[in-house]
Amino acid sequence: MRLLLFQFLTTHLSLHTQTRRPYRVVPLSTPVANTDQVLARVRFGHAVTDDDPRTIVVPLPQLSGDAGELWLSDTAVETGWSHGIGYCENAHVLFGQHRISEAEISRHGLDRAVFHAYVRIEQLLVARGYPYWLRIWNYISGILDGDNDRERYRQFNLGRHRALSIKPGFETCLPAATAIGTPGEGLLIYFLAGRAPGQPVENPRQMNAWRYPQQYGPRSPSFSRASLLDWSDGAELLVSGTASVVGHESRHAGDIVAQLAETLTNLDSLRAEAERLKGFAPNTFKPQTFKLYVVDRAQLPRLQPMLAARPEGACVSGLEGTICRNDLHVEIEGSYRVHGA
Ligand code: 3EB
Repeated sequence: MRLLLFQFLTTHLSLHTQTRRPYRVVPLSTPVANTDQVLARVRFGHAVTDDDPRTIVVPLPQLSGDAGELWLSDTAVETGWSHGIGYCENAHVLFGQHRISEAEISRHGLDRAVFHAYVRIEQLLVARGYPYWLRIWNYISGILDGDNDRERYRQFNLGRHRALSIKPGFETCLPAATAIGTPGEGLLIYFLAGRAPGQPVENPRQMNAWRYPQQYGPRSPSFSRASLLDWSDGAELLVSGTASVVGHESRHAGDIVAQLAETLTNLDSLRAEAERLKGFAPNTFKPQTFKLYVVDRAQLPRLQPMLAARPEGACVSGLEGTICRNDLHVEIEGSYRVHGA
């Protein structure tokens, strides 16, 4: 009983006793004097051999800009590996990664491999005291391979749903996410988790993904459109992969320029919804960094003028990756923040 009361108080006090944003994201090339302050290094491109749990390598070709990120902590970090999960924590957040090999996928099936991976990660988060997912990235090789419900993305959704739905009311506390296809083999999951929860934000133009009808697979994708984090030095909005989806349907198949326009309208709508929830004036949230995934690199030049005309344009990098529906050609993710608090 006393333990429950303690847990109740710490959870709810931490919601109200705000902390400053406990990390900074800078370009990967930024020199750092003290590696004790590195929470994560997210690289895109070819694998490098590095057993530091903070080095995350996403096997996607970079097309423009610099997508690589260095997550820095103001305070010292602690790192480790546990049951194949690499992690780094700084008393406020935990950044982690987990790779699942193709051998493990063929042994158990993708759905079960994903279920076990998500359960293992959740156990680590609870054990280390960061029980709230804030943001998850999933990079899935051969994401569109397999017919109908055998499709790897649908199998992935089955396993993720089974793991996350263990928690009662999970639909209302889902984190922001990305699910992108990669060349090569296996699956990479990396994530940010916290001591206190983020607030899920949904997009009024889009159906909540967890309510998608069964035509997209036997279990719906478990993610929210964005996570709103209420740091004392300014709120931050971590935006999920956003594409040309209105309601639950893909729009403008075969027309990547129209898909980018729809995607940008979706981003504006989501940002406005978060501003409404917080009682902020329009455009209080300023763009930080964005990643654009394009299925066919030859299409990127057609998108660049449209991006350049946008506030996000100055901070967007381009990557080649497969989107999780074959009629979607482009997707954008990123983050906004309130400055000067
Ligand atoms: C969509 O709106 C596009 O399964 O985690 C975007 C972001 C998409 C995350 C996921 C899927 C996911 O449905 C696809």
